[in-house]
Amino acid sequence: PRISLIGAPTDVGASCRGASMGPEALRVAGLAQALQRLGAEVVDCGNVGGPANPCLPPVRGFRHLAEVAQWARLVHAATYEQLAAGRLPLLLGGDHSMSIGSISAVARHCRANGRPLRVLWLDAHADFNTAQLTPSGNIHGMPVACLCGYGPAELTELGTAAPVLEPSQVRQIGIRSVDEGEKRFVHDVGIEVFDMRTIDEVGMRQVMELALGGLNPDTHLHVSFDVDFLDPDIAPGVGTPVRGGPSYREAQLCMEMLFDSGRLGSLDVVELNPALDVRNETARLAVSLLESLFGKTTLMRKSSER
Ligand code: DIR
Ligand code: MN
Ligand code: MN
Ligand code: MN
Repeated sequence: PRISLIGAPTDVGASCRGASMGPEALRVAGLAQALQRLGAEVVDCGNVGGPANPCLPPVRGFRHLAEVAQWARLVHAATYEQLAAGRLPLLLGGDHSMSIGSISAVARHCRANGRPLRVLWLDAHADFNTAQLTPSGNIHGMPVACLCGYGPAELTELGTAAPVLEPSQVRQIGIRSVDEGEKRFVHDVGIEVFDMRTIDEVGMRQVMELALGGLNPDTHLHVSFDVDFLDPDIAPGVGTPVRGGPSYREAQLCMEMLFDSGRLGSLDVVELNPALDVRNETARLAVSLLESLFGKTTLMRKSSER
């Protein structure tokens, strides 16, 4: 593939500072070189330059709404430009609120080209809060709700009328922390969630088969990879760790099966927080998982063996 790296160094959507250093940590861990070794053509577009973090308390249920919206607009524009050029945007976050920008651009691109879109949300959290439901006011806990049309206009109508996504286009994987009101809302809206209990019970292989089921040959697959999806024992460099996440092997299988789908069209890697990491090990783990996502295998494999 032809990959465009786009840094989105923002932490305005979180209350914990430091995800703004995520893009550099991924670069330092050798992301571009790793993808090139797999035969990808990689261009690093540098970073989107958005507003600074004012470190203010929430106002009417939102912390830093204006700043988050500005980052989303800028990320939307940078992502759309690369998609329109026929390239695969790989967004380097940044907190997860920036996915409002990237995914709204992907949805607009798919709409313009008549292609179906599916979004796989790999996360410990459902990110389906609203201003009324949120316990924190942090907008990184709200992007899926905003993309499904639940939120303020500046976060629900980026480049296209709301809703950007239907809940039926979303699959969530690895979920193990959902707030009380958020739990009911996720249920009522009907998002398909493969939580940790499901992964425990049926295994990562069947979860991925189900999450990737029913794709058309021309479906655009967007993967939104929140690094806190991973078990914090292997990925400590995140602001909101939750114990009991996928193991190293489960995460590698997840990535390998995403590659095998042959549908990956765009990707976010978010919530990596180098200030909380140990010698950049979480960034290096993320790079090794992205190698699998872009086709690295141990052995030669025929597609019939997959
Ligand atoms: C929590 C945490 N549900 C909130 N969300 C996080 O503040 O809304 N999302 N950390 O990634
Ligand atoms: Mn395209
Ligand atoms: Mn998230
Ligand atoms: Mn998360």
